[in-house]
Amino acid sequence: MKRIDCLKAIYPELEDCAVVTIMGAVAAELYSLGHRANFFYLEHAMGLASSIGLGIALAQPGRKVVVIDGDGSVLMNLGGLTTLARSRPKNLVHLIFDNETLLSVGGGAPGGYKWFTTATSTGTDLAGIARAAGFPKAQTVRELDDFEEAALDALDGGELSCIVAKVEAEMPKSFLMDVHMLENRFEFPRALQQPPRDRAALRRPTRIAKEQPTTIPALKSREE
Ligand SMILES: Cc1ncc(C[n+]2csc(CCOP(=O)(O)OP(=O)(O)O)c2C)c(N)n1
Ligand SMILES: [Mg+2]
Repeated sequence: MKRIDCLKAIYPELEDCAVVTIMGAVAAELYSLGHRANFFYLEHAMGLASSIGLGIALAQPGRKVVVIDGDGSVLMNLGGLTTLARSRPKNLVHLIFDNETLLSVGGGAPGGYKWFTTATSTGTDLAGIARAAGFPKAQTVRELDDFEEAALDALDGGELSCIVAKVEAEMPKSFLMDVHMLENRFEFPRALQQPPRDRAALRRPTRIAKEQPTTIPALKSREE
């Protein structure tokens, strides 16, 4: 399963959410699908995306918060999971893309990205840790259909949930992100001043059928 395909599958659902990503590869991939003011790319502060997400979730209980994390980042701050579980914000979905490496810093290393493997490559089970920390719902998915189903359920559901998506350690096509950190820092809270629309009203009638071409311009150009 590729992370970019997972991101494409949920992209239309992120419209009114507060989305906080970690830095590096996943931020660049989400950006490549089309930047939105409600996306915050947490540069540098590895391991703290869920902490930022928690603050937003508590401040805006009527908005869905989606934290897009990585295995290395979560492992760097395992206490983030216990703090999330303790507060149990019903409106937060924690997506962890587990590629079993520190991909974003490993591309140029001797031996390639496999040089920087994380503990999940030797069996550490992040969903298991989340459950043990007290998450009401935490699961691991390995197939795109399962990811899409789990993510949409979590977004529509009313409890804290964690989805660990096992993905290939594949670099984004480009790391280009034409949004300055400071610009992002100011546009994001401004975007969150707009009240979120009712998710039920936004809901598409069915899940994305993979054989149907997308109508979203940013995704369309990637598919061509
Ligand atoms: C405290 C800290 N240490 C190290 C780094 C350098 N760094 C940036 S991204 C990254 C790897 C992140 O790994 P992961 O969360 O698994 O995401 P991936 O790159 O695999 O998508 C590292 C080590 C950092 N930004 N902050
Ligand atoms: Mg990783």
